[in-house]
Amino acid sequence: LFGARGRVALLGVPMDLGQSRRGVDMGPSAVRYAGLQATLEDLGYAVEDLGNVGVPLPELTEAGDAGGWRLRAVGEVCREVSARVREVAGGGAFPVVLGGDHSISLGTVSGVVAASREAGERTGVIWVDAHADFNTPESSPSGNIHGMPLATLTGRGHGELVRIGGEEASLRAEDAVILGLRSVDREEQRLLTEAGVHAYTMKEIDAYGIARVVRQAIKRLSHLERVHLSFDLDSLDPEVAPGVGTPVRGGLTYREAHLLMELVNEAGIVTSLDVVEVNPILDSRNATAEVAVELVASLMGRRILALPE
Ligand code: EXY
Ligand code: MN
Ligand code: MN
Ligand code: MN
Repeated sequence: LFGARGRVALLGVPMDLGQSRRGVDMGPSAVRYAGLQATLEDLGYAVEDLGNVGVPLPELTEAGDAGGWRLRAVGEVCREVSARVREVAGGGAFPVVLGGDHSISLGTVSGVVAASREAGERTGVIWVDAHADFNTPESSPSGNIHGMPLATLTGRGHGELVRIGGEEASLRAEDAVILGLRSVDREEQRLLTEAGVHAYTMKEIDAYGIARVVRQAIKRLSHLERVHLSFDLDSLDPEVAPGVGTPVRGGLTYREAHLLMELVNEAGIVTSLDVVEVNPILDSRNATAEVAVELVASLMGRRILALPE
């Protein structure tokens, strides 16, 4: 069985520069400690842990953000993540990237897109999040880069972040769907609608059920050869996943999140993953990291009743 399902490469990105709460840099350790590698191996994957990408410490810079230091540092780290992920995906392994705040997806997505372009294939994303992450530096009320990655990946925002993957934007807006949305800033909403990113909000999930919504989302991406799933733990209800920096009430239940992952797995469309915003300092006994590992297992093929081989 060992490795029968293929190869997974884990990469940690202890990034906390995309927002101002400390602790999210410990996300990769917490998710590893919750047993990610053993869980994937148990499912039949050959797993290689590539360790962490280095991230500079905010404590080592004077005067907060003098001279756009954070912006430059996020750009440098994400370029490194992008190169590593491109290599992993290009070599045929499934990349699982552990955050860190959501700014790391600038690196993950641009990396998988680079690999897919080399293979002549097109990549879309499923962005599971309470937030749209579609602010630009002009629209953002907080200035926090973790509220901007989806806009940036579709070509809107800080030039040096938009160009992490090269001159062309990594994603077309119509190749992205958001699931679990319930917190959008006013100007961000205008940008999102104008761009044409399709968002399935908690209202649709409540009204039609998670299964129908997920099937619609999958159908919307059916023209793509590859799909990256970007999983922000704040998509879950804070009662299930308290260890996140920007919790919003009214999120996915435990079973809704699992069914989402189970249906996406059945569809067989996802080719890469990042798991972001786990903040162990804000967590309750590593519950959020543990639920993250369980959800990755569902995405990667764990079944309640496994069929005999
Ligand atoms: N929309 C708010 C902002 O831009 O500051 C909050 C963003 C939170 C982003 C989180 C991680 O998904
Ligand atoms: Mn996010
Ligand atoms: Mn979020
Ligand atoms: Mn509900």
